[in-house]
This record gives sequence, C-alpha cells and structure tokens, in this order.
Amino acid sequence: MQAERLAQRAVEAQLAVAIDVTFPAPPPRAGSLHPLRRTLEDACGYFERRGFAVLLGPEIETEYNSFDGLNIPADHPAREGLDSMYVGPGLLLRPHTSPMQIRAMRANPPPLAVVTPGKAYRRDAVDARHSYMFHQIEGLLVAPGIHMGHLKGMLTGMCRELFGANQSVRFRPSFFPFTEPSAEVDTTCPGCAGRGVRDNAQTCRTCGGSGWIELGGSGMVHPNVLRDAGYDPEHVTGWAFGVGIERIAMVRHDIDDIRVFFENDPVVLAQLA
Ligand code: 2U9
Repeated sequence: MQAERLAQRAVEAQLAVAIDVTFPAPPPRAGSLHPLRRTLEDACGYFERRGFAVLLGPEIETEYNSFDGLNIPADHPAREGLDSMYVGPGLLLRPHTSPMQIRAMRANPPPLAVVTPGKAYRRDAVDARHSYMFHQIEGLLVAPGIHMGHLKGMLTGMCRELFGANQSVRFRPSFFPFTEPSAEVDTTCPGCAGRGVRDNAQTCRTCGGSGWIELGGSGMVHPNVLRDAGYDPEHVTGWAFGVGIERIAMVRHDIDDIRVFFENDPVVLAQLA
C-alpha cells in the first residue's frame, strides 16, 4: 500500500511541473556550403550568367578523351601510370575535366560556350598543397573570330567575381599540347592588393612577395584539337582555360593546407562559412 502511494505521488509530482509547449524551441543550427562547393558555384555562376553551359561528366574516362583528343602524343609522360590512375585497359580516372569539353565539341556544332567543373585525379602524394583528388573548372569558347583578348576579358571578370573588383590578370608564356599559344594565368594577390607587402610592412604570406598568385593555365585551342573534334580551324577559333578550385579557395579563405578541405571538421568548416 505504501509503495503504491509513493508511486502515485511521484506521478502527481511529475504532472505538477507544467510543461509550456508554446515555449520557443532552440533555433535549428544553420548549415553552410562547403568552401569548395561555394567557390565552384561562384566561378560557374559567373560563366552561366554569360550564356555558358555548365557540363558535368564521367570521372572515369577513355584515354582518347583524356589525351589523344587533346593533342597529347602517345609517348607523353602524363599518360604513364606514374601520373594517371588506370582502372582498366584504356580507362582511367580523368586527370582533368577537359574530356567533357571534347565530348561537348563532338556532340555540338560551333558556336560553343561551356564550363566543365568537377573532380580530377592525379597520382600525387598528399601534402599541404597537393592531393591525388582535386577540383577544377575548365572553360571553352569556340566561335568565329575568338582571340586572346576575349580570354583575358573573361578571366579578368571571373577574378573580379571571385576576389574583388580591383583584380587584374596577367598572362605568362607557357606550353600545353592542347593550346597554342599557351599562357599561365596570374591574378593580383588579394592578400596584399598586388603590393607584395602587408600593411604591417611584412612580406605577404599569400603571394610570397610577388604581388601575384598563379591560378592555372589557358590558351587558344590547338587546331589539331578543333580538327579532331570535327570543327574547322579555318572557320572557328577558341580559347580555353583550366583553374584549380582548391587553389582559389585557399587564397579566398587564407588557408595554407589543402587537407583542411577533406578532413570535414565541422568546427573548422563553420569558420569558413
Ligand atoms: C579543350 C582544349 C583545351 C584547358 C587548359 C590548362 C591550360 C591548365 C591546369 C591548371 C590548374 C589544370 O586545375 S589544374 O591543375 N590546366 O593549365 N587547362 S589550358 O585547355 C583545353 C581544355 C579542353 C578541348
């Protein structure tokens, strides 16, 4: 009898605590885009708003789309198992997103304006600045009368979208089998506005004092590439570029170790929101 009374009192005591169900609940924690996703979407958005198609493609690609169609000769070192990761005869993890642009040219007549964002894979040891898997965005514009000035203008606009309105872009002569002429693409360092030194007169840690940061490569599409894709280099010309997304995100967020992007520590990522 005693125990029953005690149990009854315990229930009554619990019920006596009025639970105000109208009390506001704690707000749900807002998530945020991963910094790589946001950089990819910012870069793609710039081109999409100017009429470029954003094309995704297979990450396992043929050797033809990865090399031959890009004027990369059969004996080129990039084709070795040292640099690329093969998953079967003539099949590999794509070393860049360029194969999707080959597919786009073979499937569509000019004029063609595409960007191809996505993962690319290279046999690299992981350290603060390299990873065997990385993200890039490549762009391709093919039409009558396209020249390097158009390329410089679009890349300058992209850098102003990504890093701020005062950015400049410069070309440095280079070589890639798939473009002629070829040029490395630099933009003024956002960390020091191109001065090379910070306000405290210290050498800028983002650019090492040069005032410029390398973003990637570019050039006029090689005639062999156009021809292989069924285009006539006598009637159309094209520009192309490729930039690394981790590189851009590291500069935008002042990060010095690429592994931050892949460890997915929510505390760290929340600071990059
Ligand atoms: C076609 C024709 C030409 C794309 C290009 C580069 C130069 C380049 C790297 C920069 C950093 C890749 O992310 S990265 O490691 N890319 O330097 N890419 S020109 O040229 C093309 C692409 C497709 C049909």
